[in-house]
Amino acid sequence: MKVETFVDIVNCDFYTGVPDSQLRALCDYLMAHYGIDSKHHVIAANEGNCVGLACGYYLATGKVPVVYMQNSGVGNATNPILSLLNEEIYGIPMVFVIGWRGEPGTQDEPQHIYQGKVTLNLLDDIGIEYVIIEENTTAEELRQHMNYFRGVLANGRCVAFVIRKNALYSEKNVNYCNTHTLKREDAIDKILEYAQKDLIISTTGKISRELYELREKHGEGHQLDFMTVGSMGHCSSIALGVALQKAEKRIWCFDGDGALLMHMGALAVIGSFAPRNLVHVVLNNEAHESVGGMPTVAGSVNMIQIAKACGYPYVACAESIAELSDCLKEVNNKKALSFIEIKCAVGSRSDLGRPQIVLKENRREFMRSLM
Ligand SMILES: Cc1ncc(C[n+]2csc(CCOP(=O)(O)OP(=O)(O)O)c2C)c(N)n1
Repeated sequence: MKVETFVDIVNCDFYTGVPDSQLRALCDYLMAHYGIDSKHHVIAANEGNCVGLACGYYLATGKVPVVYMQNSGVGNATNPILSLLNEEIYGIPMVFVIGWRGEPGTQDEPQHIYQGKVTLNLLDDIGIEYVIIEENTTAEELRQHMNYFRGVLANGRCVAFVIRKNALYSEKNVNYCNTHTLKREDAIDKILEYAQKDLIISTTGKISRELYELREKHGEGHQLDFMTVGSMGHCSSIALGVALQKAEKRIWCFDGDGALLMHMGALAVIGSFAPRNLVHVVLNNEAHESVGGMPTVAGSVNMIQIAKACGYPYVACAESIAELSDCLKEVNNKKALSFIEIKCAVGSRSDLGRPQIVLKENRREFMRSLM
């Protein structure tokens, strides 16, 4: 179905969400139509924030908002859905639009398989009525679903459209970019030169895929790397957990700006412990590049000031390989908890592959490297 048809029939005028590649057509439509606009479209830091924001919109206008997300985000949204929106509490209606990654019977990455399997049951459990939208769903069918949903929403309950792969399409893709020129993969490669035998915890999405491919390219194994394939935003907490127990090993966290923003409270906890053996790197392209490139708010956030205020003793920002090399030399000299922000371009190689290793085996090897 054309995304315009979908939006017309749903007929709501406030959207908030975290982008998803399976919802690319909707995200592109919202960006092309509204951009980021306080009245109509906000990309929030995590799916729980989206529910909060949408709740505020409802309180202020009495109108039903739309919250969009990948099914991975249902977990983040579950707390406010169960403890705020539910009809036994405030009875606040919302329309959820959920990209169904890992749908049983489709090919997908390991982190999506179980989530995909339980997605519909999860919605049942949290009291959200849903319909599945697929490639062949017609406008008339959607209209009928929406008419029924209007009755459910009028009773203060939430509903969801679960979006199958290719269910929505758009005739034009939006191309996202920023003003930076440094390629993220080149920055990661430079860090590997300095990290040598250190351990690396990398974030969800293309950062882990690039790290993986660089190890392959250099003929190295993957035993020093732990890829946070799911649980977006928790990579730095995993790194902290390792660093606190293994003070004799240096641990690098390769974070993304979207992931860092998603659970930014982690910085305060890391700063409060300030482990000397942890280097927190943020590859900041001001975008959710792994799912299409839609913007984060990182362009207007002073990340190094935040890290400093949270208690990181050494903070620095690099925009070129030369500046990055200087920062990495300083990291080696200082031997203190460090935060390096690297401003990168949006984009990656078109032939970027996906990790081919068995994740449990990789986890075992990583643990052996820590011994
Ligand atoms: C809780 C959750 N919400 C959404 C996603 C989908 N997702 C995967 S990667 C990604 C973007 C990550 O952005 P960033 O950390 O800035 O890294 P980049 O992709 O730009 O390298 C998103 C939104 C997810 N995996 N988990």
